Amino acid sequence: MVSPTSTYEPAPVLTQPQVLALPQPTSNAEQACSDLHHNGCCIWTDVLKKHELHLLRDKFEQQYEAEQSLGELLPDRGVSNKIVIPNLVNKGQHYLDFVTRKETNTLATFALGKSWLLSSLTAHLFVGTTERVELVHRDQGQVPASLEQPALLNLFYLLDDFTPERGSTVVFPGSHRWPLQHRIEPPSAEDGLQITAPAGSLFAFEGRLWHATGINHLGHRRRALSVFCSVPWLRQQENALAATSHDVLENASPQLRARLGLRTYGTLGNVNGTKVPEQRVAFGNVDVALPDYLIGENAELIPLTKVRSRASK
Ligand SMILES: O=C(O)CCC(=O)C(=O)O
Repeated sequence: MVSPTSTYEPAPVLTQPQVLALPQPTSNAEQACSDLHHNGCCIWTDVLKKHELHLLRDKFEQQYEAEQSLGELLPDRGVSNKIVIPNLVNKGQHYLDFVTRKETNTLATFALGKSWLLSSLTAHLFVGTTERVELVHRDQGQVPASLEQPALLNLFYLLDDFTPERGSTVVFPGSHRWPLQHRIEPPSAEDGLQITAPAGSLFAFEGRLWHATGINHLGHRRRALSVFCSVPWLRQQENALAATSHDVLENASPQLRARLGLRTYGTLGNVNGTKVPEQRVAFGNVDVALPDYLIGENAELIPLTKVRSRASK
């Protein structure tokens, strides 16, 4: 029996597809949780220090430039000047620290329960102007729309001021509570509201909220680090155990390993060949490790090749 890890009680469904007011920026954690609950999004201010902003902006630029030089090896980024640098888990401790950061855990545990997983860790930035609002979508479009619960939570740590002319996010506050028939077809972008929030804020929006990236008239970088979190029973956006280098996994704290998927959740998340002590009573949360061997046909031991970055060899 899995003990429930979330006591989240959804805010009541609205009778109409009503766009509520944008929540006011707040430096109070409880208010931020309350806004997330009622409006589907919140702006928690004064989270990042100045030196963190400087460091991360520099890291974003370096990473972007370095990846550009990969040429054909570069994963497809689409045609928009709004780009996402994927899979930051292998790209430095300065990013990994955000997974275990206090503010991340406060909001993710509130919305998704204590066993939440990292779904992906990405960098969002513009590399020029854009001419139209990007796709209006709900992040949990792959989950039944009838689910009255957030299955995902996007935590945007803002490295720059987010303003409408810089293409700040268009949101439809309250749309996480819209009647079922308004959860499939996206609303028109013009009916949404664009957020305004200072650099250093944590802008959070849950998976049922309709939203889109706004038009960036100025071509400002408008950078944000996204810690995308999920309930522990949903596939992760980035297949973490396939896409995380083994030196990152081996050096990770137990908490980080669990967020990446190396802790069972009830009967989910076992790793072939891992001995789970007292399996029956341990259902719930057991740390697992990647084994040296997988067990194959007729008990053949198949070595699990470990993938490491050059720096750690
Ligand atoms: O870049 C933005 O403002 C929003 C990004 C977005 O739509 C997403 O990550 O799902």
